[in-house]
Parts: sequence; structure tokens; C-alpha cells
Amino acid sequence: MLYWNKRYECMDRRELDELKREKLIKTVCRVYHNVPYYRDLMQKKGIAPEDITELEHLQKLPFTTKQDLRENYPFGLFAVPLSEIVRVHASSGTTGKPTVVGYTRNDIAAWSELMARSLVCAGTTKQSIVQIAYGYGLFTGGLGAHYGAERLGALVIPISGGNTKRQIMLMKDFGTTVLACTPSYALYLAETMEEMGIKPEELRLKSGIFGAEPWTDNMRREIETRLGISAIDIYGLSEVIGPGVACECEYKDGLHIFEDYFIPEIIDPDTGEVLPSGSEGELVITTIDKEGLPVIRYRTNDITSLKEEPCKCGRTHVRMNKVVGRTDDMLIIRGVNVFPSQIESILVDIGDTQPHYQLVVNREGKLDTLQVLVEVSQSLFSDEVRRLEDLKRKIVHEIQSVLGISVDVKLVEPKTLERSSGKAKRVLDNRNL
Ligand code: DLL
Repeated sequence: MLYWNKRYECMDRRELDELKREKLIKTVCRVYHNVPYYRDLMQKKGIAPEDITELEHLQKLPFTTKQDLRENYPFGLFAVPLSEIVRVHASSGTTGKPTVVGYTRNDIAAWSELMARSLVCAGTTKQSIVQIAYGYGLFTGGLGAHYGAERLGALVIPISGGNTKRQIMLMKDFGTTVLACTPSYALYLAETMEEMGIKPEELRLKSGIFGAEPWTDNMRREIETRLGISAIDIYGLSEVIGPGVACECEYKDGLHIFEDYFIPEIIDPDTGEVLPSGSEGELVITTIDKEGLPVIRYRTNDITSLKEEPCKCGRTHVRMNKVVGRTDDMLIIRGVNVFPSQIESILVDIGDTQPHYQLVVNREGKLDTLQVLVEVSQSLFSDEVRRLEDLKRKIVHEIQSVLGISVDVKLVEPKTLERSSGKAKRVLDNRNL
């Protein structure tokens, strides 16, 4: 099975742009007439729905941010009466109230369609046995993947996150072929499998559909080797719909953004200016097929770039490169911008370490310091001190030469750093900025 919906996924560019134009016009009318907040914003900018007749006019519209959703907590940006909403999800912010998102019956159907497409993109078929180890609940990962896999007709194991040994037992007994979870949890599963003495050959696992947090290609190789699978990247965010905004195909060369539902733009995060095609910047998404909570030019905070050239898989939708990090995760250490993913990539490249790491930022006087905590293998840890010292020096040197900053590296015993069945917490910023 190559595509779930060939007609739309492989649509001719001109036809696709016309479809997007029509859907955008409808969406702008809907938010203007149904959401007072958007109407006020547009009126303040002197824009009426009639002014938006072409795709390029999108740039005239104001941005929406997480803050806007917070200010309208919980349901203020919904574009339909609450009686039309059949489900809510929420993303837990680091502080304060969560961001609440609502779906109509049609939205749930659209989301299931998008997740079915994503799963097929990742090689899933009706014959697949899909273990969904994303968390079920207010988080969109579990239920999003669940509805998509059911829509596709695969066999679904709705196990949710956690209970790692049991996950592995069921994976083996039920013959799971596709694993859906965060990449960091996939690694934790691999680690636990090794501890239990279970080899990848004893499982029927073929692929994994991993997302909800940034991960590098180096991390991908590590997961692929340790679990003996093909690992596919899936992207999404609750404010836009949840997982299924974009997904990689078998070529793993960028994630196809399902453009008949979403219009992506890349902007300069500081000025808000739209950047030329191919530039790296903040991804902004406008939903053009949502009823419950349409979002106009939603600032994702995620840093990436777009690729417009056609993909070998035949899908015509634009691709986004793997997310490098979030604008709010980017550390500025003594003036140098550092993304956790850059450090991850260096660590996995060097080897001898486990891909479990944490970055601790402190401020000593006026100076920011970055400490990198990395787990090493048990055998190395019990080895001569000299080998540990060599490894430490190598990491310090590599980070210095790639990123241009000096860091303090601390090698720690296996399993010292906290494991998560959801999103990993990579950064501990003690600076109180
Ligand atoms: O994480 C939705 C999701 C669930 C996506 C399962 C994929 C799989 P939120 O909790 O709202 O929604 O978090 C959204 O997570 O803005 C990114 O910063 C990050 N993120 C999601 N997918 C990826 C990915 C879900 N593939 C935020 N690569 C987004 C990098 C990702 N970051």
C-alpha cells in the first residue's frame, strides 16, 4: 500500500493551490464571523474577509500564538457552539493553565484521515498490528494514532505509555509490527528489551512512527539498529490538530505536510517576516479544514525549513525538514545559540555513550555555564578511569569544535537520568531568566 488517499496526496500542484485558496477563503470567513477574537484582530489591522482572495494574501493576516489561546482559556477561540464539539484535548504547558483544543465530529474524521495517511506513509497496512504507546488522555498522541490506525483497519493495541516490561511482553506475544511512541521512549524500550535478554529477531516489529519531540538522524540510526526496524518521523501539535500534520515517507527525506489541510510558512522568529523558500526559521501553520478550532498563522515555535521539490514517493505536498528545536528550547550560552539536538547528534556520533543525556544550565556570576550529563555503558563505567577521562575529553573537544562553546561534561552511570514514557526532558535551566 503506497498511499492512503492518492487523489489528494499526489494532487497536481496547480489543482492543490486552487483547493487551498478556496479553503483559505472559507476559513477566514468562518473565523471572522464566528470568533470575536479574530474579528477584533482583523478589524484592528483593517482587514475584511473580502480582502483575502488569493493564497498570497495570507501574509496580511495576524499571527496566532499560544498566548492567544491561553488568554481565551478554555473555549474562547472555538468557532462553533459547544454543542458541536465532541472532544477536547489539552497540552500541558510548563506553567499555568493548559492550552485547550476542541474538535467537531468532522474534525475527528479529518484527523483520522490524516493519521491514516501518516501511518500508510510510514509503511503501515491493514495487516499491521499497531502498538500505541503514546499517552492516551488529554495528550493528542494516543487517541490521534488510535483513530488513524482504526480508520486504516489495522489491529490496534491501545496500551498507552509506561509499564515498559509489559509493553515488551505484549509486543512479543501479540506480534506487534508497528510501534507508535516518542523516540526517547522507543530507546527506553530498546534498553529494557536488552536487559530482559530479548533480541529484536524474536519480535515481529518492522517499523516505528515516532514524534512529539525533536530527535536527530543519529538518534534514528540508533533506534533502527537496536530495535531492528525502520523509524519514521511524524510531526504535529495539539493547537493545529495533533499528530498527523506532517509525516515522513519511506525516503525519510523530510516530512510531507498535508497541504490540503494546512498551509505552512517559514518566518523570521524575531521580525515575523516571511522568509524565502528553503530558509530556516519558525514554522507557522494555518488550518484550512478545521471547524472546531481553526487557527490562522499559528506560530509553532518550531525551527525548520521547507523543501518544495517533488519527492521520489510521488506525493506532491511540500516537505519540512526534521525540526531542529524550538525557539523556546534554544539555549543561548554566552551568546552562542545551542539546540539540544546539536549536542545529541555529537554524542550519538562519538558512540560509547548511551543516548540518554541532559543539559543543565547555570549562571555563575554573569557567566552562563552548560553542563552535559551523559550516561555511559556499564562496561565502560566499570573500566579504567583513564578511558572515562578520554571519552570526556573527546566530548568536550567535539562540542567545542562544532558549537564553539566550552562545556563541562559529566559521565554518569547507566539509568541515572530519568526515563520518560512521553516527552523527554532534556534541558534543566536553573538561570531563572
Ligand atoms: O506532541 C503531537 C504529537 C503526538 C506529534 C504524537 C507527534 C506524535 P503537543 O503536545 O502539542 O503535540 O506538542 C507539540 O511537540 O510544537 C514540537 O515542538 C514537538 N514535536 C511534535 N512532533 C515533533 C517531531 C504533540 N516529529 C510540539 N519532531 C511541537 C520534533 C516535535 N518536535
